[in-house]
Amino acid sequence: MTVPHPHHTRVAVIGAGPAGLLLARLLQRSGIGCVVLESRDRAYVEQRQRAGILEQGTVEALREAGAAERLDREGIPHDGIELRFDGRRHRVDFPSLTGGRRVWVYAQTEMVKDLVALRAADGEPLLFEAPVHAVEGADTDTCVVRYTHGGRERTLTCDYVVGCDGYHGVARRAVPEGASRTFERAYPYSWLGVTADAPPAYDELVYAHSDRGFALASMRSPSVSRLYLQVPVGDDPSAWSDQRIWDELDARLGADGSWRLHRGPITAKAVLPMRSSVTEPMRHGRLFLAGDAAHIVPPTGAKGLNLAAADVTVLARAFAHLETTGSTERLDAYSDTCLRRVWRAEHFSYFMTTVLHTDPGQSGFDGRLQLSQLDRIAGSPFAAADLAENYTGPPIG
Ligand code: RFL
Ligand code: PHB
Repeated sequence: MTVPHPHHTRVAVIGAGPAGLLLARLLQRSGIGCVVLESRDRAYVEQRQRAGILEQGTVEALREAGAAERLDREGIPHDGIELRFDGRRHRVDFPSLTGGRRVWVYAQTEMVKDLVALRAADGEPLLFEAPVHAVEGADTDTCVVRYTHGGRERTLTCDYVVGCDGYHGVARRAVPEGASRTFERAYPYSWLGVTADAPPAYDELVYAHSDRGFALASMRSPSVSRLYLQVPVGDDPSAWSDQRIWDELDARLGADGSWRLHRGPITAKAVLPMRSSVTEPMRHGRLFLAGDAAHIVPPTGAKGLNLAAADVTVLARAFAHLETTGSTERLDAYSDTCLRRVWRAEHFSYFMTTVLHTDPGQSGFDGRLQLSQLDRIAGSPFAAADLAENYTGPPIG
């Protein structure tokens, strides 16, 4: 975007993923100046294929940000998911189990496009191809962010920095050793994620447990399916021909043997690692961490993007509180406030992952426990409500 290079700002935001873009939008609506620095170009950020499910709280945050016009037109509300296991099908109905909560199918790519377009239309600073190399002075009165843009090294001073730069970003690494702690878990399987020009053969998302491994049928629109298969860690996507992908999806998802997906050309496929990670606290001095920069979940619970949106909504409200009252009380509570939600989502994502996937080292006993847990969700309104409440997520704040 063509903007002069700012030398100072109230809040420097590193990363133009969903966290950075939504934060910038919320700050701007509160009259708080910020500059967003993004290492990649606009097309890359807008096309990176990722999440597809928005919790009600995320949709409400986007509405609060004045960024939900297209989402309200094109987003597809979903009132449940289907679980398939042991030759059975069971639907979990969200509104009846949660007092009316639901989720929306609206791709992360579309949310990012909407937020980039709004910032561009407002002429607010958002610099693409501007990688940040260093964050300095987080525990002094002024922070310094060093980045490259247009082939030159540049410096931005600011009162606060927010690292929205994802799991591999620089912000987390700017916290001195000993000042934070990271808790992590790796999973012994990956996902093959596939996008296909084929109408979904289902109205709602289908999560399948099978002897062959986990599968998930999701969607992007009435004509585009998004599908996932559990595969060995680091499997090569080129080993998966279209025919092999469709046959495997049918084998895992067709619980009673009669159900088949609609097939069509596969337009994208990639293998994705699965991990859980939380860095505590989510703040060091004037540096705040938000979204994937602070925590990662395996995608089975559809929580990553929603946690990112929740973090920055809490943070934007805390900055607004500082602006209107002069009190840092809410900024001081930011990390604790967010971590409570983060750990709940971490547990839910871990639960959904471990109950639905086949661990290569698991015993027959472990498999029976998984089926017993799924059977309990199908048979007990309490267990089903627990899943529905976690999946749709609590209100933010
Ligand atoms: P992002 O999206 O990774 O954005 C970080 C941005 O920071 C930039 N960056 C830098 N910029 C400047 N200087 C540097 N040094 C920088 N280093 C990095 C990067 O280029 C990037 O643009 O993090 P953010 O904003 O925190 O958003 C998090 C979400 O993207 C992520 O949690 C979700 O995609 C996770 N996820 C899902 N979440 C859901 O809520 N629902 C879902 O259905 C769901 N499905 C998924 C998912 C993630 C997946 N993958 C690929 C891991 C499905 C998949 C397959
Ligand atoms: C997706 O549509 O990309 C998606 C949906 C639900 C998940 C993970 C990914 O749990």
